[in-house]
Amino acid sequence: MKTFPVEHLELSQLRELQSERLKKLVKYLEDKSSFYPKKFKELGISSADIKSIEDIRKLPITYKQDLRNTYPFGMLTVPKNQLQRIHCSSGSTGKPTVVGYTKEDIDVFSEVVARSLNAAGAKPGMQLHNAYGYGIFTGGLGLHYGAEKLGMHVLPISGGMTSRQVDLITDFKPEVICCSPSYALTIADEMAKRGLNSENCSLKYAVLGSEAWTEAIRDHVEASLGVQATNIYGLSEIIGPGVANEDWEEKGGSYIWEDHFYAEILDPKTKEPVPMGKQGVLVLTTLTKKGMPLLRYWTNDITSLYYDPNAKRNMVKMNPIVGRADDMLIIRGVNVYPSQIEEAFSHVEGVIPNYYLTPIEKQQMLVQLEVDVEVSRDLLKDKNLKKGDRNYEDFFNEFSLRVQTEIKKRVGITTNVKIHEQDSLPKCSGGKIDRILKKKDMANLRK
Ligand code: DLL
Repeated sequence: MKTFPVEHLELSQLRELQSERLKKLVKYLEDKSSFYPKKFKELGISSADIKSIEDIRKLPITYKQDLRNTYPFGMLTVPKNQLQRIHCSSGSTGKPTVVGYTKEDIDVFSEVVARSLNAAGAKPGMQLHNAYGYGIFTGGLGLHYGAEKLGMHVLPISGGMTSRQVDLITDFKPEVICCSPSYALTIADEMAKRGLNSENCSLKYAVLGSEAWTEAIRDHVEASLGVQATNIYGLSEIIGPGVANEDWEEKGGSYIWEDHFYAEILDPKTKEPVPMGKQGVLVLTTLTKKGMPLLRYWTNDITSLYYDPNAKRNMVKMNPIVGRADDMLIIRGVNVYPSQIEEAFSHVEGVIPNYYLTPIEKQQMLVQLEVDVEVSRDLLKDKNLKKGDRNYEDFFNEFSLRVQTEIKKRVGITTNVKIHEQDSLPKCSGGKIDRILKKKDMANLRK
């Protein structure tokens, strides 16, 4: 059993450590950054104004656009030849954001991922089946180094080739798996088809992240693989995976490793801090990074923070990310995040949370949300329903009404729900999945 004493610092000691680190960081940026000194000047501040972590509010907010404007290496604070690694964010539009790591940064990265895996239930000696993508994406290598640091051994399988993944899980018997939650659904489904289930599968823990997910997926993955599934959160700009992780016995919220990453929640409009427990945009400061430290980085991820009085560790927890601020749909005036729809699925037995959402626009307004989701093959089998039978169509109509009612109850909008048999909607084939479709893609899906 490996322990991490820093996780148990008293709050006053933690604040002292954060204050020392922030003071040092601002001085470091004053000396080494070609970006921040200009910002400090604009705000009329200098390192002398930063006396404790409370003064973080005086510092400038950093946006993704700042990283784009300085592409590729303008945010580095060390000469490029002092880097040990470069990763990029998985942004789907425009230039990627580039992150440079020194050797010390890689050590911090491994340390926070080791802590995350430990919180997720993993132990030295266990095998990690690492199905996060290896490459410029931070998931594969991030989890790899962290697992080795914890004393695990890693199968660096990366994402994709699901059938081979299941062969190797069957043969090598790993205790821990990590991948995106939507890929965990795909793997679980392939395992079910081969007769592997919670009884005969070696896996005990699943460490899932890189996209928003909810209890609907947790319930399904835990039941089908017989694992305890926890959330791992992170982003390339800050370090990669391992900014935060749930504890496998507590769940519900993820510890932010706040000796390295100081978290604030800001109001998306006023950019002012919101009270503890209130939702807003997560803003993170890297307190210890050397290659490319960031002050108050606007993650665009919506969540809230809380201290859990019954928690095993003394660090702040973050609620599950409801979505990115730019993923919010406004359907007939109601704000909707895809994760809220996904959450509603967990309240209807038999729904497989493999789903797609299609917003329908009229006169530049979103007026309808089409929902395509699957029903479990076991449920159809239990009810002895087969395509072509008289009661098959009645069941699908009744089931879609149940899903629609649950969404209306929990999200407040009336949706048009189409139920599909399990296995008929496209599955996640590796990394993150985009669950929002264009109208023509939805039409293809329903052909
Ligand atoms: O996705 C790092 C990562 C790899 C995290 C593996 C966890 C596991 P990026 O590609 O830069 O980095 O994407 C970061 O993904 O701002 C969130 O919007 C989203 N995200 C990451 N983890 C979670 C999570 C990696 N657990 C962006 N829940 C972030 C919700 C997540 N969203």
